[in-house]
Amino acid sequence: MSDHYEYPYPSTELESQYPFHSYDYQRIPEHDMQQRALSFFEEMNTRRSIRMFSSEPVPQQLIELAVRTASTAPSGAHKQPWTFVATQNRDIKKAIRDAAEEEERTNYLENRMNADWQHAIAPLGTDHHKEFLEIAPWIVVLFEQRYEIAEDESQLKNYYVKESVGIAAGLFIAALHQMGLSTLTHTPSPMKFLNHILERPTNERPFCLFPIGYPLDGVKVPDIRRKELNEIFYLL
Ligand code: IYR
Repeated sequence: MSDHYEYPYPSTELESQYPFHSYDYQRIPEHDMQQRALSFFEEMNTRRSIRMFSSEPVPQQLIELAVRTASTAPSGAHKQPWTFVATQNRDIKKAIRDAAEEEERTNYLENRMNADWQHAIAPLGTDHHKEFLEIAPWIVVLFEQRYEIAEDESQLKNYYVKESVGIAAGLFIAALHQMGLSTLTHTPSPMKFLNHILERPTNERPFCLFPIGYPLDGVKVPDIRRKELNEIFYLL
């Protein structure tokens, strides 16, 4: 196969209509690629979701850098349909905990989660107590922008919102782990209360809540395993 393209991108016509510039790509020698790929995998493979955080403060700049990394995610039509709201405010964290526990009480104790669901999460041992929401130094809530509100207040559609925000969430989690912080993908359900507490407009919907901090000393995690490559990967 040759590298010849019959239809080069961008076409001359496209480039006359929209701005383009050359991609600044730095080639990595293959030996280094192997090394980097292995060490990135090994580092990511030490990540665990944590349910007891230390109250030790974490600098705001670290949270901001994780958000900047998250916001490098590709998105449908490059709409970047995400908003991150970060707080270390005690009153706000308490309000979030109270509201989340109220919803989760209904989920766990009044059977809003059906028996199959409760059975599936039984090994995690979660319940309606969400103390970590007050104790972790930071809570970051990632909102998806279901649509955009234009200057004239008309609604502009966003595309592949869940996919885009999901990818941003993945990068956010990887960035936090890489800098030595822990988090939990927490989705108190339903989580509409977060719009109210965090004063977000109606075009935004909470996607995921992340308590962030250092793990509490001696914290335990479920003894679960990750699927092997041959369970998730098929080569044709
Ligand atoms: N949202 C609840 C229940 C829960 C659901 C799943 I799926 C989990 O993986 C873990 C918990 C809670 O946060 O407790």
